[in-house]
Amino acid sequence: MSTVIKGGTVVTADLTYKADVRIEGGSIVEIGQDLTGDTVLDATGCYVMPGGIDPHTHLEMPFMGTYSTDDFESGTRAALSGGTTMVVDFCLPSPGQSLLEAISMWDNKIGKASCDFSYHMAITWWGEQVFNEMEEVVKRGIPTFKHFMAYKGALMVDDDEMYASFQRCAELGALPLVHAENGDVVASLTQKLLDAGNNGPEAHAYSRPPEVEGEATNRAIMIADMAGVPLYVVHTSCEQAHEAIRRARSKGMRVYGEPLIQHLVLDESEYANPDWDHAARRVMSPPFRDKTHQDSLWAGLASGSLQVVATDHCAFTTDQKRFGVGNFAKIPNGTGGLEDRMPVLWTKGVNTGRLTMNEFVAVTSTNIAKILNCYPKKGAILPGADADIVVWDPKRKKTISASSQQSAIDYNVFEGIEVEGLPRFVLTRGKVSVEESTMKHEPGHGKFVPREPNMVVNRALSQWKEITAPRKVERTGIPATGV
Ligand code: DUC
Ligand code: ZN
Ligand code: ZN
Ligand code: ZN
Repeated sequence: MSTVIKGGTVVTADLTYKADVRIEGGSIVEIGQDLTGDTVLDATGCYVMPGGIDPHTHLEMPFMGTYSTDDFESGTRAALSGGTTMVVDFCLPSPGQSLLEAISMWDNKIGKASCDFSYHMAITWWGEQVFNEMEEVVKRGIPTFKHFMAYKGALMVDDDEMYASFQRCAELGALPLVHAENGDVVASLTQKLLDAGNNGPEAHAYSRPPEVEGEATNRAIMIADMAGVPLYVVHTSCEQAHEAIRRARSKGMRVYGEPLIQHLVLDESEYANPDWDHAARRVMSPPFRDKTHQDSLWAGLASGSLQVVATDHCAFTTDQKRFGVGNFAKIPNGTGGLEDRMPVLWTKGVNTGRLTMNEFVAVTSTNIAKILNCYPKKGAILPGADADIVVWDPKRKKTISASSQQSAIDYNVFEGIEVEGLPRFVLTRGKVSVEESTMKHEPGHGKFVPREPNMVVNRALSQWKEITAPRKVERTGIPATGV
């Protein structure tokens, strides 16, 4: 049985051309003119692109006293409805828990996944057990490790732990990721704001200014350089962090930056809304910034100093957000975005001329597959690649609304935004999972995508030279002690 996508224009990260695409057994088998097959999908007037990959989701994750509401069932359904055909979720051991046990917990959650997925492993504590288990985690196809520099007293790792873990990553050919915010400063600012009676959701943004992100991003980059390992900075939200990444890259360091669709289009004025629920629903870390930061992020995507666009999808209901009434620090941090990332980025990026179509494919799919080492199985329209494909209709429109979304929460931070550019078909390993606004997904169809380590030792242009044999100075004039 074969399927042919007919009459469309193939758009990849580097090419745009008219061609039909033939699929068999879940893979792309042929790209060419006038192809025939058992089933024909009409792509007239559409772009045929690699399905989106969201490199950063938190599905059904235990966090801040609750669980994020979208799980692998509603989360992957939401992903597919917006053209995303793979998610990479964070496996999060509680401090002290075995990493392998955390993988088993995650494996128990994925039964109803409708699209393919992979995991990153979070390093939430440090010790010999973690050091040893990291090797087995890599062998199980998870060569990416996330470090929280914030959430003091919960998930945060200190610099000595981060340095040790980065060195371990270098040995294993793994890529470290960082949530870069200075957790000590955030904790001090939070206490100061609460002491002064600032307990509303607007204070969340004051407790996490761009400076704490810029400082932590630069610190993580320098530590990665000393450990000789590349670095991936999640949710880069401000110019200060982007500046640190740009500077590092201009010196030849291999550092990647990941803006979120939320930070690209929503700004800090949302926290000034007099409705408590409105503001609390938008509490995430890092918080929304002012518009000058948005310009910096868009410029980074166009120029290549930032490489990918994610969501950090971590969706809480209004009732869950209300845990923080009277204390903003207890509002569960996180927003949704899985089903809106592609249409919103297309509308605000491609339709405005800020991104080309090819850049859109690069930052939503191909760059991610390359950095996370699952290219060209994912992120490509090539013979042999998985048939994870979105047939994109640039003329289809809708107004984003919680009333018609797939996500299980009761609001949408993009509510009211009109998008132009939506999927006509979404295929996951050849299976038509969305046809216009009809969901045809199959819970359980999604499979784990194991990834290989990638031995990118990052020493080539580094200025860092560890003094392994310090020259000791022999002295005669040693002052007497104990005076
Ligand atoms: N930030 C959030 O807003 N939610 C999940 C974790 C994170 O870092
Ligand atoms: Zn984070
Ligand atoms: Zn996250
Ligand atoms: Zn199936």
